[in-house]
Amino acid sequence: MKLASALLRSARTRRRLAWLVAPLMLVTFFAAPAKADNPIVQHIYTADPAPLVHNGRVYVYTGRDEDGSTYFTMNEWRVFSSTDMSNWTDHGVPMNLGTFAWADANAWAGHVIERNGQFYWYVPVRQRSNGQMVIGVGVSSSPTGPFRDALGRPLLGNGEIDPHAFIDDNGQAYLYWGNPNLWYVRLNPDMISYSGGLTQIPLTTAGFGTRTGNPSRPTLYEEGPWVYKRNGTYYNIFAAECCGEFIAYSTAPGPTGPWTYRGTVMPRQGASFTNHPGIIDYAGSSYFFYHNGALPGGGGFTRSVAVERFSYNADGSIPVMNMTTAGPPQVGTLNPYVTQEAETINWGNGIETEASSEGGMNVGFIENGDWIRVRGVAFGTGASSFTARVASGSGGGNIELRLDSATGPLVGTCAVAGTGGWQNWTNTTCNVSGATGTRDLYLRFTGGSGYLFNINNWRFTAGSGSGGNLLTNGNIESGTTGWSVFGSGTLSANTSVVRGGTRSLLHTGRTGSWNGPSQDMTSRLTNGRTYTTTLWVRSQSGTPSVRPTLAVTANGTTNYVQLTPAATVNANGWTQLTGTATVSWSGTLSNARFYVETAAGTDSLYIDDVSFQ
Ligand code: FUB
Repeated sequence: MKLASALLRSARTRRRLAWLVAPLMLVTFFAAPAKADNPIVQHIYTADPAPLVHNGRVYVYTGRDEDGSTYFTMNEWRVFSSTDMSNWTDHGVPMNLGTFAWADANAWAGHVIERNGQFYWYVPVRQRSNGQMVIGVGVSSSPTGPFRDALGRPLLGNGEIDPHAFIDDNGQAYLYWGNPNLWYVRLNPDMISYSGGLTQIPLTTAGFGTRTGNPSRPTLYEEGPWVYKRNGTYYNIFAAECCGEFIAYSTAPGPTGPWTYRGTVMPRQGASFTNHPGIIDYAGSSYFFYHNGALPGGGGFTRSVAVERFSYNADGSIPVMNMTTAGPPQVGTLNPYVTQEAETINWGNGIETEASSEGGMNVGFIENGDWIRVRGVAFGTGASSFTARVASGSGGGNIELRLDSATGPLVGTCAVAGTGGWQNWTNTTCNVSGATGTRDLYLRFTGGSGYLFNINNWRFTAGSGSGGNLLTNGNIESGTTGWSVFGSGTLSANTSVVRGGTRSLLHTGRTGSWNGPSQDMTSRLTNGRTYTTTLWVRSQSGTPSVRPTLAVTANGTTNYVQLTPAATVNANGWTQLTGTATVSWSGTLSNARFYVETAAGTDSLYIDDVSFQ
């Protein structure tokens, strides 16, 4: 029973699914590599990924396959997000069938696109009045919703599915969809109406490959079009030749064709007979999202979203990819010294999530032995304490803080007492010792029988003396407090381009490459000590080479210590700089200043989550 508990994702789910999972499969699954990051969500089944990059964060919109489904029984859509492609935050259910009063079933494969600060979510659903599949559109001012029905009626409908929106460089937007045909309309700038008729893209074998043995579907095109433009070429990635499906693609010189078939992106493999593509570029790499049936109890109607990193070939073609359990490498690290949502998870074992009375989601339905892995946590020179926001309608339990594995070194244990309700939140704090470097953190939950407690968020406090962030307000959550300009320009707290939390620091009006946001460190340094520096940087425009520097003045001589290797940053996303440097001086220290500069130029810079310890 406990083996099943350790493997299946949720207390509720596992009761319903236990009978589905053969013991051999349990053993096989549990034996999966410790570094497995795919599928990206373990506590529910997810399908039909639609990734979106916004403000340096990757959002993945998915459908949800109900537990134990024997059809595409789907009632809601979900959204998850990540800044590192390894730890994913569950944002819950921003839209469901109830959003569309005129729909009664089939919350199937949708796509979200942003225009003028509004997010439009195009979805196929079944229209109650006639049982036909149609396309609805939800809208929200936030990528995590909630979304409302933009029209109060379908945008369009012809019995076909899987909408995907694309905005060309000239501002013209298109909506593509279709199974068994492939259609498009030209969307108006309001994104919720269109001009011209529903137009069919000719499914020629030159354009979409040749299918044999199915005269009614002579080409490979099946469903799930994903259209984008790269280096002047239009790509259409699609699910091919059901069933089972593989992922293929075509290219064209324009958004409506003519299309040329280019081959396979991902062969048919895995336990799901459908697959569904989504492609983005993020933090300098390209990523391919898809789904499979890789979780326990998984299959064609109980699917899971996964992701692979890839590089385009020199000629712009897409390499053939296989499904992996390892997934992509982590981008940067996770900062434990800012508040992290408990539902930011690399791998969840036995937990569930639910809406929190404090906003967002919390982790809940925790039982003895359940755990959460958080990948690549940058403790630096050490944490001294851990605080979690918890609630318990029972007698509570313990949060064990372990490194490297669920049975790895124990660096702290936080007791959670009953709080009189599952949403009666309080803080619990405990000492931490031995959490140093960059490690995988395991929150392992122990206690008696039944549900123990819920967790809304957590954070570590850096150790003092031997470590701790020496910068004031390194996460910028207190605005510009503690920061000053080195040289010229203006500092401001920015709330629209943030890496973590709700604010970043923006330096505009720099007139020299050495100008940057800075802090006086004169009284905070120890001669001869090695310091670890991490920070996230982004330009407002341009691609400057950035480096954090410590100017150390002693006995009238100033030395400039480069704290991390320089890195080229851009305006499209955040770049993390990490490094160590030993700081020493001769004589009497009269001044030490931490600042962030560029190798050349005066581009405006954002910085966030800065740590020097
Ligand atoms: O998830 C329901 C349907 O299965 C989607 O609309 C298709 O793309 C296929 O993945």
